Amino acid sequence: MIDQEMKKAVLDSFEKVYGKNENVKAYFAPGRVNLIGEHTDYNGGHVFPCALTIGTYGAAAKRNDKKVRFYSVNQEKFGVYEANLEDALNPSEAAGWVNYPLGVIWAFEKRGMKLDAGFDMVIYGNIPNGSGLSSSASLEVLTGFILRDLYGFDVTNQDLALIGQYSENNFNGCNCGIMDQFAVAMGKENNAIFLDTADLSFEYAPIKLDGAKIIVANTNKKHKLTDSQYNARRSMCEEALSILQKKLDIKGLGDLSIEEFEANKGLLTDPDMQKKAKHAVYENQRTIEAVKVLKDGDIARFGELMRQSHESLRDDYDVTGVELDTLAEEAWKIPGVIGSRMTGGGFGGCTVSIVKDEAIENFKKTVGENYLKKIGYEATFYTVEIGAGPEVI
Ligand code: GAF
Repeated sequence: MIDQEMKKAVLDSFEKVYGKNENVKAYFAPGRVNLIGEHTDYNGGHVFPCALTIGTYGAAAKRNDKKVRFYSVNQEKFGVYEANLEDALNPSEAAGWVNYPLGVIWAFEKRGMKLDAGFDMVIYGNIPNGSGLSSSASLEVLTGFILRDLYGFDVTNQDLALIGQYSENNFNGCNCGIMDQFAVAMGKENNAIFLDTADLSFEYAPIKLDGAKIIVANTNKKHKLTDSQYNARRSMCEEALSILQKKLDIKGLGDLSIEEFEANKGLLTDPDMQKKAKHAVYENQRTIEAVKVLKDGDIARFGELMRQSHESLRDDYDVTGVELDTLAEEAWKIPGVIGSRMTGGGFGGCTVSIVKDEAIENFKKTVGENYLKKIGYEATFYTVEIGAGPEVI
């Protein structure tokens, strides 16, 4: 579902900033919301995200020289950022948001796909900034998709996800897993993606919420500690894995059943590390069960698993914070809320809730009022729809 106004705005902006160009094309890549399976993707576990109909719009055209130029309608004040493909590409503070597209060009070149000429690009997104709905993965996949289209590179959508993750890990310094880029690149309308991050096998699962909708609530928390905290959680899980591997033949914490974990958790003598590993193992099993109960039509159990997921992220994994906890805990009190939990990396960002149609108004009003009372500023609510992957529009 392409927003024609966004498309027009990004094309108009391209013309205003770079001048008329008959070769310009418009593109779209979605954001994503994860329904369940949090902080499991870098532990070889399962995730269950879906692409959204909101995302990042792009307009781009090739140039005859080696310049690459970038402009964001969302960050007009930042102006046009220019780099030259003849120079080495490096991340820098001055490049701001442009570090994401630059990182993708760099990652293509690392794979032997050199750009024979530069290009001009404008982006315009309608994913709330820093909300944990993967605005950066959306921009990475959009850039990769544009490069494939402009230069004819032979890469699949799954490759675009891997290239995006590689650039984020090695150019932008966030050790993220594959979930976000995969959900963005492989999205399918009205379907969530049940992905096993151990081997990237996946299946689409239709989401038919008769009489209910997916509501995303943004904490609007200003300061997020994301990258450093995120990388610290990942390192701790990796350390737990290497300790367990001395006794067990496993490749990731996602290989462990709950029984195996309980029988061996004593090997993790640091109580904090044991809690982090526990979350990774239990959350993976919850995700597998969640997809099964969804197929069986047991949406109530799906909602219960969403709640358990949040509680585990709050109590064991410690990535929620008072803002996300308030949104989720207030949601659980509302009749007609099937499930609610934080989504994405945490420390701020959004919750995802499944709410019956007749309860949506009361949900937004009551949760919104109680959030404002406790936190001191407002949350924002969005009814979201599940969209497809990247496309030329
Ligand atoms: C962020 C990361 F980018 C994902 O890879 C994933 O780990 C998620 O946090 C937590 O589930 O969105």
